[in-house]
Amino acid sequence: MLRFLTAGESHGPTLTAILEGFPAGVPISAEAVNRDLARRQRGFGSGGRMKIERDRVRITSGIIGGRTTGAPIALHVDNDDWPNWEGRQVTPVTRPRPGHADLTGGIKYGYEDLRWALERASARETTMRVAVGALCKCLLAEFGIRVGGYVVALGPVEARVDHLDYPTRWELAEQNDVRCPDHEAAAAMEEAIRAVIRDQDTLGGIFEVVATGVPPGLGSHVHWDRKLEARIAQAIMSIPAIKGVEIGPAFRNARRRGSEVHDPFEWRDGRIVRPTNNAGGFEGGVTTGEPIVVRAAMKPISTILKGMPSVNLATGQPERTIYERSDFTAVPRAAVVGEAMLAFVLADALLEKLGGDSLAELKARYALLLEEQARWLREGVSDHPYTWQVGLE
Ligand code: EPS
Repeated sequence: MLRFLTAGESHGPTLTAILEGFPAGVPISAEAVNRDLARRQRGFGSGGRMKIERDRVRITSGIIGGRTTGAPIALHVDNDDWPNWEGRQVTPVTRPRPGHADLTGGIKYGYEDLRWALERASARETTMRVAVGALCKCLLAEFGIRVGGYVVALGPVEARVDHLDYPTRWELAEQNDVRCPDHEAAAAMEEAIRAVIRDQDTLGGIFEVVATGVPPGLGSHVHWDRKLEARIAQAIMSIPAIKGVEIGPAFRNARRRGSEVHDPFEWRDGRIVRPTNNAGGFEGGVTTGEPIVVRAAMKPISTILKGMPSVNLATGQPERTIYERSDFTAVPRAAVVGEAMLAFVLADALLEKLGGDSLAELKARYALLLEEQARWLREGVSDHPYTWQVGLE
């Protein structure tokens, strides 16, 4: 239904995205996009680059008079660092950084200069994902769906957030520079970042992205490639440096008994509710109507100031990596990218469920969907016996 493509190098002139399949009539403000772009830029542990860039979106097609037209939407963010690179003689990168795309990218494309791998593998590309995600959030908001994210672990420091509802977590997270709702843990996270800056090292961590207000019934239990939690995992895993994804507390659940894990059903006012959400918003790859909770593990940044053992591919000699300006941690900023990817997949799933080309059409169909779901719960399930027969005679 919905697809997007990004283009642009980290130190080139401009980053671009084209979002296609977006319905007509959705009100969009550049401010909503710029707000998320600014959020993605803010986070303790960033290197010098974020002092140079002031990301602001330029929209050149698909939106007229503040509303989408249904045509492809072209988005651009200029790299303010470009004048520092244009026409400059740049020393080739010949010593690949362990953990980075330098070597694998070079092998794949046969680069003489590994820089071409880093230019595109750079997390600078995630700027455009956040711009695309901001548009998807505008669409989801029309249906009462909200998406937010926060950090729950940075290096060895873990936050306590279970006692807070999601809107409170989102709000508290924006109040500090590590995007963590637990302010005591946030102070310890900042200290842990200061320690790696001192030691010329880097840190990873875990962020959580959550969507509330998602209707039940999105996704599929019948096709492996349409299971929505699988599609979310793919999207989150595609964020640079993400090496693990879980839906709800999946790894914790794996260590418990079934009766302690599965969310019991209750009947309340003609609706099925679950007092707990250990399933993270999914049963059988289909949304349950409970908040969708996605947790992502980010490895420590692979550009390490003190260097790592490597090989100079120009000489075959063992040498340590040289330092390219980079970040000490990017977990607080990656949470915003996670929100964008979740928003994109959910917008896609909603469009798939509803069909339709305009917001008005989608809204009418959404009302019908909710009505039909309520009818099915009231009268759709029968306890009459039937004869099991596969196929038709
Ligand atoms: C990155 C290295 C740094 C980061 C960059 C990702 O850039 P530079 O090499 O210019 O210092 O700041 O991230 C961004 C520019 C961004 O906008 O997030 C890398 O190698 O992945």
